[in-house]
Amino acid sequence: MKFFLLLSAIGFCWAQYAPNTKSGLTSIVHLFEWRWVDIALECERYLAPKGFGGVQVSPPNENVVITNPSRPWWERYQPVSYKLCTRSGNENEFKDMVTRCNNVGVHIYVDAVINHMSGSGVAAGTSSTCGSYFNPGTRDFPAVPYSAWDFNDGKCKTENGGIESYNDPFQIRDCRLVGLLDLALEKDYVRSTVAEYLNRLIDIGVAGFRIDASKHMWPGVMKAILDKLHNLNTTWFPEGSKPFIYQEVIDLGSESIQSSEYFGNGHVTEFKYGAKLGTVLRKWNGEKMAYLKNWGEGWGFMPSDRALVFVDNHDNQRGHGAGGASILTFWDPRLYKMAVGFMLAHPYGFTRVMSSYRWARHFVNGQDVNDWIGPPNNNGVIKEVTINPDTTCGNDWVCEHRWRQIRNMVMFRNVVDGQPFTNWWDNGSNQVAFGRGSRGFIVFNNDDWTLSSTLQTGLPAGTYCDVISGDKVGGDCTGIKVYVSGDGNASFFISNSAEDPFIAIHAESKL
Ligand code: QV4
Ligand code: CA
Repeated sequence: MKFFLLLSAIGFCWAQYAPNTKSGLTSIVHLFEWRWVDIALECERYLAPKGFGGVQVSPPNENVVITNPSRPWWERYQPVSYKLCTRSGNENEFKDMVTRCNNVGVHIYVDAVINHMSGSGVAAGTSSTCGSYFNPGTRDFPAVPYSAWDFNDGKCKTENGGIESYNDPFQIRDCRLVGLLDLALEKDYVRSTVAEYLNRLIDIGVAGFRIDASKHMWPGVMKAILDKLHNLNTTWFPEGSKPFIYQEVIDLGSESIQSSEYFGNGHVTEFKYGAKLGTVLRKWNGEKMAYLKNWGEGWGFMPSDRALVFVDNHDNQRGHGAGGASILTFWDPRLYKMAVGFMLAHPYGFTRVMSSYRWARHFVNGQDVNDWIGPPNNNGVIKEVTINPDTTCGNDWVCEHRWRQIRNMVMFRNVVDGQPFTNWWDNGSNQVAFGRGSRGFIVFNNDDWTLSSTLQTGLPAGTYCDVISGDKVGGDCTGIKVYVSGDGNASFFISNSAEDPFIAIHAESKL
């Protein structure tokens, strides 16, 4: 009895830290700006068979339609109401997506924008994705409804009502982030209204939330909202499951607000991860891959069981948010694949893969002046994600998650789930390797010369298919074969000019 009580107490406290992916599935993918109909199809035709655990979707609630510039992606971070009605689709399409994805075991994580409503300078009217009227000048959002007293205007002490210093936690929480009307979340009406929105999504069947701009909300106030949330829908989730919570807090170590303030609420985005990994792979500041031996907490990152990790996100792949020029993206495909490969092989954190669209970058004085450009569209209507005969995507959807190297590493992470970090090897420079117990092994060559070494893999003897250069098809391998001998050793040869200078093998790529 005592033991049972202890177990259930642990189970209870840990609940919101469980990612709610189906057992054995270890990553989610952010299908940035995709339409709900395309996500439903992608779950069925690709994500489920390839072992993806879930999808982070763009904010599903009604937002401002910005016409100058024309329909930027960031209009979706300016809510007008909590109606499920955006360029990605309407409420029925949203429900259909959640149902179909859940039915094939791929869960949906919603980007929840609850810190604010529209920008204060946006004109009053019905320029919104569902046609709801709103008036930022008078703080009127009748479709929620919110009115003047639901905002923080009185509480913020800066001259223009905006955040002026990131060293003052009061400004950061109670003033406007880039002019966005800041909600008074300590008011019971406001928190109940937000909780009601999230509960509607939970009841539809979503598995969790990315909480946008968490740094700009008091952790205790967020907790009060989270405490009001329903358990997940039992059509797809075990009785008593709590939504997975990951909070967007950018903490690179130099500001007054720290990620650790948010650990009590759930996971937190670890922005140091992508910034540092990009620096290492680019070999900036004297960094080298050999230093990755103690990657994770050893690098000053948050505890692994609180970290949501990613190489790039929708902000920093285009110069918004944090991380700067070191961030690797699909625009640098060779290093990007290595970075994502490293992330998915390494046990630290819960992993999110980015899936982007291409836009016309235009640099002026090192700044991309087209960083605002929205998803591929016809007169504002988001284009379908078409699939080419070679399984890549058309219509300017990049679909990094479909790149063989990335897709196969998502599977690698599932196969090695629960295995320890083992058999680290490095040449003191940029050639490194490590294993995951007896289930997987990966080798990188980011030096300017050939890698040719015999390494202890920890794997049982046999012939393995390298899942970076190819696939195991039938009983054969379309890429490089690796021969592991009875003592676990294998010889690796990786040219520094290889298309992808890394090799990965795992228990299920054994021939
Ligand atoms: C403009 C002026 C302001 C002025 C305001 C007056 O620049 O000085 O006060 O008008 O109304 C857009 C525009 C911005 C504009 C603002 C309000 O870029 O120029 O202000 O709208 O109309 C995204 C974009 C922002 C965008 C915002 C809302 O990145 O550029 O602002 O959406 O459309 C910090 C935070 C972190 C945040 C990160 C980007 O701590 O939380 O910055 N990240 C998240 C999201 C991000 C999103 C928001 C938060 C806001 O990931 O995508 O911002 O929801 O580090
Ligand atoms: Ca706030």
